[in-house]
Amino acid sequence: MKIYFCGSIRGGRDDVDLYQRIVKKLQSYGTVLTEHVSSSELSERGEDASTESDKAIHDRDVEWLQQSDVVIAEVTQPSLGVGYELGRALDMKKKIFCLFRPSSGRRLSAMIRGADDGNMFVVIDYREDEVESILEDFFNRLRT
Ligand code: 6K6
Repeated sequence: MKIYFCGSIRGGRDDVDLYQRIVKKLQSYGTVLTEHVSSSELSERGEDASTESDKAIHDRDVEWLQQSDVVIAEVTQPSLGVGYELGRALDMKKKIFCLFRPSSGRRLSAMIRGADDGNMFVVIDYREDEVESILEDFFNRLRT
């Protein structure tokens, strides 16, 4: 299974440790195409040692999105890029699972919360300590 993971980069890297936990868990279910999103080497400026242009990043990520079987997004840290990816993924009729932590004190955008249709686009509120079990439930349901 090809899994596309979305998490904030230039939107802010506060949750990078949690992204690492999510990616590690996702790797037990398939290939995570966007493993770099969880890299602690990648700064908020969205740069690492590579010299990729924004266009190359965009085009490659849209291609990976097309190839993916499922899209998992941690949406607590607001990110234009993640919002864009979710809109494109919805259009591509991908199965989408968004994770939001109310304990952050934020309110999730109505354009994400309101996109939940209980089937192809699902948003779940969770606590950090239950992230692995939330993902287990999601993938178990996917198999049935
Ligand atoms: C170079 C090498 C590794 O990373 C880079 C630079 N940046 C990005 N690389 C890959 N994907 C990116 C990069 N910047 C944004 N994205 C995509 O948008 C990711 O798939 C994230 O889910 C999302 C983050 O968007 P912003 O708006 O928070 O940056």
